[in-house]
Amino acid sequence: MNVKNILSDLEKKHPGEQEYLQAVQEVLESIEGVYNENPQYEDAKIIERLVEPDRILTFRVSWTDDEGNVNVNLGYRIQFNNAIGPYKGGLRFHSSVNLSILKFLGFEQIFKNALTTLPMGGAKGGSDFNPRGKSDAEIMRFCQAFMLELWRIIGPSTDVPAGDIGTGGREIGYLYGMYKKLQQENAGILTGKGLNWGGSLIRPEATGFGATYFTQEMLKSNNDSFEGKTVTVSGFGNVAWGVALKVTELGGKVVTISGPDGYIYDEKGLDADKIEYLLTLRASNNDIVAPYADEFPEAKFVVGTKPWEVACDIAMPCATQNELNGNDAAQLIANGVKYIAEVSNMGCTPEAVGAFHKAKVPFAPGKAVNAGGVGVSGLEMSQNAMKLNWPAQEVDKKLHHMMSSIHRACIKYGAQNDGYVNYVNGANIAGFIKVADAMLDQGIV
Ligand code: 2IT
Repeated sequence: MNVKNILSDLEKKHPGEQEYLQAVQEVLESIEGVYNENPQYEDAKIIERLVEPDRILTFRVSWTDDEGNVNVNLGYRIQFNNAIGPYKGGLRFHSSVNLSILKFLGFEQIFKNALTTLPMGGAKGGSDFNPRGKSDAEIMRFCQAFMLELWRIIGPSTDVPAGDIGTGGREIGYLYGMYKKLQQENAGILTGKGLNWGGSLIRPEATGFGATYFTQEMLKSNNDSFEGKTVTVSGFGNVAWGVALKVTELGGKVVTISGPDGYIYDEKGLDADKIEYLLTLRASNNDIVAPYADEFPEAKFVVGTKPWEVACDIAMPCATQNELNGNDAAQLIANGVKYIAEVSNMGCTPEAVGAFHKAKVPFAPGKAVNAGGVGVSGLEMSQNAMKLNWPAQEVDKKLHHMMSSIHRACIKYGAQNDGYVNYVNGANIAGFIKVADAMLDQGIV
């Protein structure tokens, strides 16, 4: 394989799909060595087959707002790869959604899901629908219209969507209601469901808890812990909430959150009341964090810059792709950051990742750090298939086990001779080998 040639071919086929090309480039650079040492991969054209989704469904979503106006959005589902299990991945509802963003997310999901230890293939979907400022009734009508198209191609053993940015428990409820109306079946068709109707305990917390367990493993391998550490977090949604809960429980101090409007610096750190308040912010549909500083006046609201200017021991980006760039990385390094756990999908630009590697600051990528979210989705599927519910403790134990196993896989394939662990290589190689070997076993399809 020649990474340059493959990328320039892809660029010609998919011009302007920047995020998708960025995600592919990162994986190809990591696996190049393993790929070329194993000619059976090249013989079966594994890479050429892996970088193109199995299929993409795009559709129009028409819905009526509270004023009676007709709105039109685009809907997508990308079924990327099902070599190791049913297609699995979230639905993102955000104004920035386009094909490139969903293809990058779907591509990453293949390797992430492989890392979880569970049998799940990779998929992603969503819409350019913007939930900001929408009423509950509008969100319901949009979700119902979205499902009117999606239901045809999903199923508990074929494709199981879930939440992502803009798609939480409320949205999954409306989607599930319409699916059931159409299919007349109580199937485990979505994950992130409500507890009374097939959901799993710990699924809301899973991404943040899992990310914190993974970071704890990074710390442990340096004989270190969260105790007394200052942690900067971006975002304020479900993922940031889970991280704040668990980091605080483990003795760390979370001093920032952020939204599209700016960031909050809370020197004293987030306590239980403040963490609970994040849920109020998310439920408001306003997509802003400024009200936090009105509610807790000791906190400062900062406009126009990012939380990465705040000195910290551990940085945990929890917002969205490319939210931490080369300049942010340089600032974090200058301020003495000790660990970076990327919780958002592809939260750091290639320049930022390069800077962390160069400075030998341990950096772990989203597809390893945030895999606990989809991991517990996998456990929700298991519980649905068995028609029973596991207690919270059991799900949490399994999540913990999954995150330790992912950390071990990263060390196995990412440890360098000088002792530094390249977690990006580790995660990409471990995920790739599992999927590629499954593809080899199953022939040219
Ligand atoms: O990025 C992700 O892994 C998710 N949004 C969760 C996907 C899932 O199927 O739970």
